[in-house]
Amino acid sequence: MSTTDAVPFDPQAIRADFPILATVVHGDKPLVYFDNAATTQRPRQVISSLVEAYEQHYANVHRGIHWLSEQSTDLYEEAREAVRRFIHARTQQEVVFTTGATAAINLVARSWGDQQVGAGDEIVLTEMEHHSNIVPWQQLAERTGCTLRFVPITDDGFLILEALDDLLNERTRLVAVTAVSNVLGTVNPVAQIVSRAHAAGARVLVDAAQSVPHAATDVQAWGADFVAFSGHKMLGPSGVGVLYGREELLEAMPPFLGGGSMIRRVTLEGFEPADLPAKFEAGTPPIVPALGLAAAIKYLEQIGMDAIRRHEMQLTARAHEVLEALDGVRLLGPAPEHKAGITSFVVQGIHAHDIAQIMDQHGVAIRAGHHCTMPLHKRLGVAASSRASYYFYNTLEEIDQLGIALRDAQRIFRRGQRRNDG
Ligand code: 7TS
Repeated sequence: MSTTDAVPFDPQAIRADFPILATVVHGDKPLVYFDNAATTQRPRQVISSLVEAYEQHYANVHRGIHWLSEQSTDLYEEAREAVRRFIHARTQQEVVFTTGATAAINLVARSWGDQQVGAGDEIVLTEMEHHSNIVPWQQLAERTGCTLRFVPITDDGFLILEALDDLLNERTRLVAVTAVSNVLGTVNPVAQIVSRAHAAGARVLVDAAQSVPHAATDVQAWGADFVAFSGHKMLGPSGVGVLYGREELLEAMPPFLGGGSMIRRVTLEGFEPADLPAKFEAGTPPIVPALGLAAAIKYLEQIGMDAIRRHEMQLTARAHEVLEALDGVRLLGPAPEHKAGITSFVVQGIHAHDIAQIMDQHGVAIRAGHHCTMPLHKRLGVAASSRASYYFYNTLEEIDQLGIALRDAQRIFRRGQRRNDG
């Protein structure tokens, strides 16, 4: 059982740890921060870990033999261990620090992709991927002549798994799929996708940018070959992310970026790469952001990932109730029990940007646009959507504010409409 079953989950107490959540905007509107899928906020514990690192422990890592460098190196490697434990990787060698999920996916596309994928090979993606899990594969296709195929989705935002089975064949080298859609909120059946892909002889990369922050993660239970995620979407600083890779795969892959730290030996004729994970961490890594990520993980572990997931499911269920009670609002994606804390919607007769602007006047911060998923929006037949995305520090009362702000947007636009009609 998670620790939270012993400690009651109290969003108000939690909010006191997040200074920015006390912000008042436009003079008198308490900030309602619903843009967590873009990036989350940080508790004092994470912010002070950064200050402490710079004030007490900072030096470059894996270089000096001086006291401070050894201390900095130890803390950096402890941060790696915190990540390993958090995602249940087998070894620290399987945890590579990158600058984010995007960098992690590009690392796989460049290193594994260039080595393993050739003309005529196939890579299977889905229609609900973020551009970060589409464009690196399109670039790989340009380099190698491989073909990209896409698992279609149902109108209510589920992957059509039978279609995955049809797409898999002996030419499929990789299935790259998001664990949670950053627009639909759909929680995909990752373990099932992995076992089907493996049965066909394909590798699997999981884009876990929207799932690792919100639910307990076990990369071994998923059976995934690669998993990518970002620190800034889970209370950590920007500038650090993680690539998990199964050790034997990372062992066999060539380094992507070249430079300091990733080598064992360099001569004028050539180089010998370092062991894992240094092989994939060329140059000075995101030292302090990694320490901040470790502090974020500690904070999340204290709250408990199961409690976080439960609370976010309540928020999403309430958001569905509130939004479905309004006329002319189309919710994207499945029913709330199949979703993470993300509700995207389209309002008849009002552009998503106008919605976001009126919401902002109420202090409610949401995102509007295509959310880096242009192909998904095309599939849904909409140019843009509005998206409210939650984290465990959000409250049911804030969801009610979302409803009030949206009703106000509709009132303003209907009034404008009547004036135009008149
Ligand atoms: N994959 C998914 C599913 C994402 O949602 C994002 C970021 C990324 C990858 C890329 O992460 P990064 O940290 O490397 O940028 N998604 C969003 C979003 O939905 N709104 O802003 C960023």
